[in-house]
Amino acid sequence: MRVIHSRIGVATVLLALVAAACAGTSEETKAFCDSFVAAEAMFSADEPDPVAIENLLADIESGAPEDVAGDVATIMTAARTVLQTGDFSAMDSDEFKAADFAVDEYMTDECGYPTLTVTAQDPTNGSADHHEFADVPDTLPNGATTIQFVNGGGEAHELAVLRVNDGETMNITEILALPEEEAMTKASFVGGTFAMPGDENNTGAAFVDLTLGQYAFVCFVPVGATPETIPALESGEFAGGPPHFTEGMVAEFTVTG
Ligand SMILES: [Cu+2]
Repeated sequence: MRVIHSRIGVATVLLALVAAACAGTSEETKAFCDSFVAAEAMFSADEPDPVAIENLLADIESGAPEDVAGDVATIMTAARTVLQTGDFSAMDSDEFKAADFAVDEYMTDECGYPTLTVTAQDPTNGSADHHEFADVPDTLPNGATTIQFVNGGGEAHELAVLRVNDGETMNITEILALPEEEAMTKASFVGGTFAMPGDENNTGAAFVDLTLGQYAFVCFVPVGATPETIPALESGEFAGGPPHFTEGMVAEFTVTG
């Protein structure tokens, strides 16, 4: 953008500088944000490319803004452990969660992406008569987007971002009805976040580069999952009910140009 403006003239450059100051996003911040978005997408993918991810992690580390450099370092250490071991438990620590929250907050405030706020609702606290994502429009513009996920329900919820693979004619509802292995040949995870019920940890943020196509937000959390039952769910002592999406917690949308 700077190159184009410098060709047009000084007045335009000044205007552009004013606009940049208002938007508050420097080129360095934007580069950091875009690398982080790309890394999140790779971590969500079924078969991430290890070399491409390591390159991105190096970019993120070297470009980390001072305000969150320590938090970014914590996240990068956990990310590398996950890549080496395939075990996601490195991302369960309180230290990781605090760092992740801080970087999410920084990115929400500083990246300058348009923000979509989506609210989870469910019958447990009477916020809805079935499990659902509220406030999801039918269409969204393409480009990097901040998704602010607010849990307004009584159970734990996730917002998984699924994209229908190019060339696939089934919609998300049809794809989700298939056995998992077959379903994952027709759609791909491109991002996501969790949010707990109640007053603590009740928001999450996902940063997704939306490209033209068919998408859905989907919640795979089983009915009955609350912060109290999550340890039992993880250890297999509590199976929970059917996944929330089967109760209506799926919202399809189209990304347009
Ligand atoms: Cu849910």
